[in-house]
This record gives sequence, C-alpha cells and structure tokens, in this order.
Amino acid sequence: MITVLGRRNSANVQKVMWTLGELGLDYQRRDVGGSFGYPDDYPNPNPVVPTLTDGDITVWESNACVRYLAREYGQGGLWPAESGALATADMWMEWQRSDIAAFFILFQMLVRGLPSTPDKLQKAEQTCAGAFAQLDAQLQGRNFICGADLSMADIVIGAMMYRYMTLPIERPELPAMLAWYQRLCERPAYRKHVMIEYGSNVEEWHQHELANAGIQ
Ligand SMILES: N[C@@H](CCC(=O)N[C@@H](CS)C(=O)NCC(=O)O)C(=O)O
Repeated sequence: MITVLGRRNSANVQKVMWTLGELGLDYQRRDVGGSFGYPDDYPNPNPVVPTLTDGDITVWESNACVRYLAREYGQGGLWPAESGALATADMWMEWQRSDIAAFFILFQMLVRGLPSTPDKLQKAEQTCAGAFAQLDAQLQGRNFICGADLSMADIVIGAMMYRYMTLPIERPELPAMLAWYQRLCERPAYRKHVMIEYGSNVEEWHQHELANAGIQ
C-alpha cells in the first residue's frame, strides 16, 4: 500500500495525490504538517510535506514523489515513452521548481499572512505573469505541456494553477494557458485533489486545513 504523509491543503501534497488519482492507485493519506505537526519517526530529514512510502521505499521532495510514481506506474503515460517528450517533461518540472517561486511568495502574502506591501505584491504579480507567459507559449498548439497527453509536468505545474486562477489578482490574458487550465478542471482527479478551497486569510486557511482532516 502506498502511504502519503501530508496535509490535504498543501500544493506539494496535492501534486502527489493528483498523480495517484490519475494512475488509479490505492493509497492512504495521513494528516501531517501544519496544524497536525510531525511524528517523531517522520521519515524525512526536513519537517516538510509530502513524504511517500511504497513498501520499503521512501521518497520525499514532491517532484521526486511524482517522478517515482510516474516511472513505476505510469510508463508511456504520465512518464512519456518518447525521449524528447520525457526531456520536455523533465525540463518543465525543473522550471516549476525554480521559475515560479514568486507564485509561492505571492500566495503566502495574500493568504498566509506573510508581511507584504502593495509594491511587493505588484512585483510578485508581474513576475508570475512573465513566467506564466512562458508556459502559455509552450502550450500554444498543444493540449498539454508535452503534446497531446497529460504528463507529470502538467501535474506539478497544474497543481499551482487552481490557486493562481482563483486568487483575487490581476492576470494577463494567456489563452493557451487558460484553455489548458480548463482542460485540467475537467479531470476528476484534479477536481478531487487540487480544487480545494483555501480561504482568504490565515484564519480561514487554518479552518480549511482542519476541515480537510481525514479526507482521502
Ligand atoms: N521542496 C519541498 C518543499 C516542501 C514544502 O515546503 N512543503 C510545505 C507545504 S506545501 C510544508 O511542508 N510546509 C510546512 C508544513 O506544512 O508543516 C517539496 O517539494 O516537497
């Protein structure tokens, strides 16, 4: 049985849950991190979520968890068969780790109480808009990041997109990215694991976190 340790309202946990949902795998999820704290025997050197176990294998770092599941259980699907498409997926997964860091900061400022100023908010919005314009260019003429099919790259970037699209911010018109996001919203596993309400301030965030306890 695959076990995911991580609270349901973490975007990094959502990547892994959505992957499991797309692959139709059995799993159990335990509430760890945030208000739930960490067990003493938490099998990750860092107090962050997610951590995944599959038999005697332990994986942490959300993108490594997604790669592990795609490679083990999604060959030719989430893990593209063709080496050019696989390189493209890998490249955009690295892009997610590095180039949209501003989005995490923007989200922390708008919802999670990170101190901000109008200037900082505006700069973060502009940085996100520039990065997402790159994604829009990649998606022009493609249904998904690597082409016709959903891959692990769509998962790690798409897991952020629900929040980007629902925050009360200015967003540039990016038609290919919008159409891709709408495609994601039609997928049952995305609806279940990513489209999860998060509130508009620290108190609401906390309430949603607790309300999601125990949901698989
Ligand atoms: N690079 C790590 C980052 C993990 C991370 O920072 N996770 C956040 C939630 S999205 C976290 O654990 N925050 C502290 C907590 O929830 O206790 C990964 O991708 O797995």
